[in-house]
Amino acid sequence: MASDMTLYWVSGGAPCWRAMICLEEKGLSGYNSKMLSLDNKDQKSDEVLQINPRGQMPTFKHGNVVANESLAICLYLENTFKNQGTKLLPDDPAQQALVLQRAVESQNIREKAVFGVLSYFFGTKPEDRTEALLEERKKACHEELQIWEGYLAKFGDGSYIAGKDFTLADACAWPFLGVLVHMGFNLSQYPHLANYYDLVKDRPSVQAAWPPLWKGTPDKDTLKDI
Ligand SMILES: N[C@@H](CCC(=O)N[C@@H](CS)C(=O)NCC(=O)O)C(=O)O
Repeated sequence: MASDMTLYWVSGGAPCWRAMICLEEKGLSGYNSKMLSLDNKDQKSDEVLQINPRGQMPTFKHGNVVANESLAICLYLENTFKNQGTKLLPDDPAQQALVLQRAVESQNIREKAVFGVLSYFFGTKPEDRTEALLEERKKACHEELQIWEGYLAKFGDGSYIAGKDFTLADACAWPFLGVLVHMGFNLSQYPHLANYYDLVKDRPSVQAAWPPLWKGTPDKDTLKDI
């Protein structure tokens, strides 16, 4: 079943990690895995552009079905393999609404916490890298993480992002925390998020999809003072 699936992905890309976690959770680990290199601009190859004109990872194909965009891939897998593996979307409407909301809003973690601060260090000209700009980015990052700290506090430790079960919301949100920690962000500033990070980190699906280029290398320290 998984043998007619192909995922194009890059190591360390949180959107790719999302899709890979869902493939694992759905028991589809036998998919064709094509790890590409952004440094070599593999994502802009004809092979990829034919199925994803944006030339972005993850790019996914199941038989003749193309599903790009990480969230769309995760939802496609859950809908197509509803009765297989982990149930990623609860049936209860209120629960489902919460899971979908958290999955979609986790994009804010990427924009405000991950990209916001990383682009200060890697995407800004040295002359534009002012203290005021860093403070602005730090503020946006912390305001965002505080929201998620509040969500987790409501459920209590040991719970996932939308309640007692692992769901699509975790597959979508957690990889951004994985990137933050890898880049040296000190998550212990947020005790609930730190507990949540540990809870999900050792999940078999997360470990199976752990970015291979990170293995055996120490975490970075770029975000240690954020
Ligand atoms: N909205 C997309 C974002 C995908 C994305 O930004 N992918 C990155 C890798 S993590 C990429 O392909 N970057 C290279 C490029 O845009 O050329 C999704 O969630 O799938």
